[in-house]
Amino acid sequence: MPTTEKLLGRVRKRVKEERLEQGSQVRNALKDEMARLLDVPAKPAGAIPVNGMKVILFVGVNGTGKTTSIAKLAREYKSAGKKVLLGAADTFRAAAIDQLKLWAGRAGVDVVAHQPGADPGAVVFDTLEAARSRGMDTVMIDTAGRLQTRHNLMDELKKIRKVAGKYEAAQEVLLVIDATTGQNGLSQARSFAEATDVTGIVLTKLDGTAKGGIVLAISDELQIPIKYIGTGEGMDDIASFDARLFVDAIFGEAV
Ligand SMILES: Nc1nc2c(ncn2[C@@H]2O[C@H](COP(=O)(O)OP(=O)(O)O)[C@@H](O)[C@H]2O)c(=O)[nH]1
Ligand SMILES: [Mg+2]
Repeated sequence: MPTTEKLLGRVRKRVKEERLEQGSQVRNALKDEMARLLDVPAKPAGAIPVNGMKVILFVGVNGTGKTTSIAKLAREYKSAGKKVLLGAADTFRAAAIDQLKLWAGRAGVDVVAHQPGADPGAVVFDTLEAARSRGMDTVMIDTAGRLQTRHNLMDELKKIRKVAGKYEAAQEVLLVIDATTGQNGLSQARSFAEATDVTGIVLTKLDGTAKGGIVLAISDELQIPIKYIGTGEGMDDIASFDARLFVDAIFGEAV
């Protein structure tokens, strides 16, 4: 059932059963139900991390904010005392590698990179080798999200996951969605969820006029939890997702 219908059905039921009469009561019931839809259980993050290493793959179409989000999270993890290494597996464009290096420099973390056009799987392999020999605990991998060549993308992601799997590292796959793309975000999420086991969503560009309501449908239909929100182009503009605050913001009650 489409998310909106499901949501309205639940609110109608509550209005009847709880005899809600005032507008504010109905509004609160709606907000409760929206927050409930967003409360998706966490997905298992792959194999048991024998050596304690966690690998986070960032996927999503071009321009959604993968590289920026990696930089933000790399810094956050580093501030929390984690040893972070980045892998530049978006080898499709030379500029992508340079951009990741630039951001990594700002975040104060190292990057493993190959030449443009190199095999992304080989980059992941080298990054994990380097991470292991250097005793790192968090590896973040930037990938090229090219939906138009879905088979390539699927093959790439599979290969990357296989390499990561060899190291018995815990694996997160974070799908980056641009809040300003609206309905398109849902079809992107469907495609990526088909191609790989997405464990969480990073919803970017919530600092503009976009409210990101599409994640209600993504959470509901695909059962993928939202993990982080991006709120600007700066290094600090990231926050953990909070369903209650998010719903308040949709209603224009930002705190
Ligand atoms: N306003 C805003 N811009 C963002 C946010 N995240 C990323 N961007 C911008 O979106 C553009 C694309 O980001 P990038 O990380 O290169 O996307 P990628 O192609 O997925 O790696 C850049 O201009 C970023 O500064 C955000 O949370 N808010
Ligand atoms: Mg990028």
